[in-house]
Amino acid sequence: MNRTLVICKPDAVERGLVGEIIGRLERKGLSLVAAELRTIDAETAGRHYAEHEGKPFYGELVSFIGRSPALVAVVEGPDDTWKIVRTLMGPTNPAEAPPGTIRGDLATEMGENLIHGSDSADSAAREIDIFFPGLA
Ligand code: DAT
Ligand code: MG
Repeated sequence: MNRTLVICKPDAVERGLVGEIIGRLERKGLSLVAAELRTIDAETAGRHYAEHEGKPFYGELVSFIGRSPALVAVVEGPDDTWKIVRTLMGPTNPAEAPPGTIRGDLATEMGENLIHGSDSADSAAREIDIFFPGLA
């Protein structure tokens, strides 16, 4: 089995879309291995988003991800689970995300795009280790 990290971001929790988002992943055939509502502190956000440090949107991103509780989860599937989740999510910019994707159906703004999913097998292992050590 193969695992990846999913975060239903603060906007998803605030808008009551966690069930919708996790439901889509479950209907696809993925399973929850762990899930916890957490307010992500700046240090954890900095580790999680280390690749974006120095970019113009970094400060806003770290403050957004910690502004209220997020649902942090590990999901599992048979193979390349990170890729399956990314396909269901749609592209980063909801304006470019096609209908049928989570971002395409439910979001309008880049800064409020509802869901994080690891972008490679290596990222999945690294990110799971940040939030759920030992579960990767
Ligand atoms: P993704 O979340 O699709 O993996 P990413 O890793 O490139 O996208 O960026 C992380 C988050 O940062 C993204 O979900 C929204 C925000 N972001 C990315 N690029 C941005 C930009 N050009 N302007 C504002 N926010 C941006
Ligand atoms: Mg990313």
